[in-house]
Amino acid sequence: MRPWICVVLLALLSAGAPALAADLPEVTVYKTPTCGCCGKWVEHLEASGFPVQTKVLDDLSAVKGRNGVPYELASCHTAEVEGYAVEGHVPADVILKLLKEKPDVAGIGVPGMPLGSPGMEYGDRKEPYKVWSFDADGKLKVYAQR
Ligand SMILES: [Cu+2]
Repeated sequence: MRPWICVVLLALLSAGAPALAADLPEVTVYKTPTCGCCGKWVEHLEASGFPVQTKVLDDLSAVKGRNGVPYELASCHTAEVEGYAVEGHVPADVILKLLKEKPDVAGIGVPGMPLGSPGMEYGDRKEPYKVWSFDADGKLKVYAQR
């Protein structure tokens, strides 16, 4: 390869890579000490370019309460990003959609732990599931479907 080609490639690569990480806001993830799938979801976020801060708590009910997470949406972990709550195994691209669209909601969530959602991979098994949004009054709406 000619040297000038290397220089151009290097410039292209370094222009693209850091911009991605710098653009994404930090996600704070609250999880319990023994939750393995929570850790896998954190890895999924990091692989998607989100900086993540993990906080380990024995009881997440206070975090869920202050974020207004409806009982029906409760899952194994709760996250906060740019003033929104993100409950459960929400795919990173749906979080990107949330940050881009900035809907007037308190947060989004995937109830339970559907097989095949990020962090809940189990071979090829994929359960269809919905990502719900919720507002301060606990009103639910379908925000995305998988
Ligand atoms: Cu889980």
